[in-house]
Amino acid sequence: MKTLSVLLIIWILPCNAQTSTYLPADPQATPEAIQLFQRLMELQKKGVMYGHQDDLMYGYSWWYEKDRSDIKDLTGDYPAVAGFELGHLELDNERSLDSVSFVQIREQIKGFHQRNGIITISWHADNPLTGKTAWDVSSKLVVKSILNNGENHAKFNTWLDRLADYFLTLKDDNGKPIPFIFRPWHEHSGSFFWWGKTLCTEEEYIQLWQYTVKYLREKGLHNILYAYNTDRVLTLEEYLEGYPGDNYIDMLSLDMYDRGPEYFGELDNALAFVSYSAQAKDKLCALSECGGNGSTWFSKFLLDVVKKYRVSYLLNWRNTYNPNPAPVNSPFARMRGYSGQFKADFLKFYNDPHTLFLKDIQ
Ligand code: BMA
Repeated sequence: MKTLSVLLIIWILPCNAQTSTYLPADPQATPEAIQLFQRLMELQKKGVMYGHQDDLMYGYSWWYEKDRSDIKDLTGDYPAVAGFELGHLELDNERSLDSVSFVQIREQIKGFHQRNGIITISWHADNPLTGKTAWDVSSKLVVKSILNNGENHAKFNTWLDRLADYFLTLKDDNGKPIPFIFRPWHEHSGSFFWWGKTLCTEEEYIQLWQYTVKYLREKGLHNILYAYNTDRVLTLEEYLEGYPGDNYIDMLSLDMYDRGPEYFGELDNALAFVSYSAQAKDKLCALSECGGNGSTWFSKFLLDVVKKYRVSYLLNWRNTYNPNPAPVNSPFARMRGYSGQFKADFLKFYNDPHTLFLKDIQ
């Protein structure tokens, strides 16, 4: 018996030791951030979490109703991952670029954390050089202008101060900082944001990332997991162009929308190199934005591909509030209304043992 116990201990020890080697990039990560990172690493082995942007803020036909969620209306459960957007926080506005109140975002982040949900935050910051939107790509000098010695450096620091001040208010009832995933400077491989691939040099983009992470850490924020992100890419080399380094990043993520028949082949190819690269680096992997149409789009095509790899979550973008919707049927409609084929398909996806919603990750 004694021999058996000893053997058992020897067998158990390395397993525990291996789990604890998963650590976030931040050497000063809070215990809660470490716990979130390790929890995500373990969940990633069990299945793929479902995420939805702005799920708790509004839906297709409602605006900020207590405990409401389009996904819950449809499935009876919340997504496991809730996405929030902070664009225009940098301007000191009360509401985001999507007219969502930052005070209410804070309330929902707190509430969702209490329910053990996973929080991810995006930031479509305005163009600091032109004063126009994140999509203003009229100048290739924006990133350069906010880095050290650039004419917008001080202004950009003010923006980061506002972001940091807001992040510092994200605390639970015991005053502990709520851990979350932050995915700034997203879809770098595309050229539709002022920080996109052809809008700055690779070195400038790396500096932008490193500067942002260091700045937030110096503000005392150690509860953040950082997600590196690109849009559609075809090779690992393309994916990693602009990667700021393992000391800054916790998650390798990819955004890919269905824009044609080649989609699932390309997604399969990209998830293979992104997820294998994440595993080799002991980082997380996510399909941080995706969407498409078709009667078995979720339950068959998407799941068939995603099941092949270790993917922490996949996320659908927001259901734009529109009480009087015109019928829409484009890949950009992502998720519109909950009738007919979409509903049956999504419920099948929901019921698949591989997909994880909020109840599945308790
Ligand atoms: C985009 C669109 C925009 C929105 C932005 C930030 O992809 O949905 O309408 O303002 O995300 O949420």
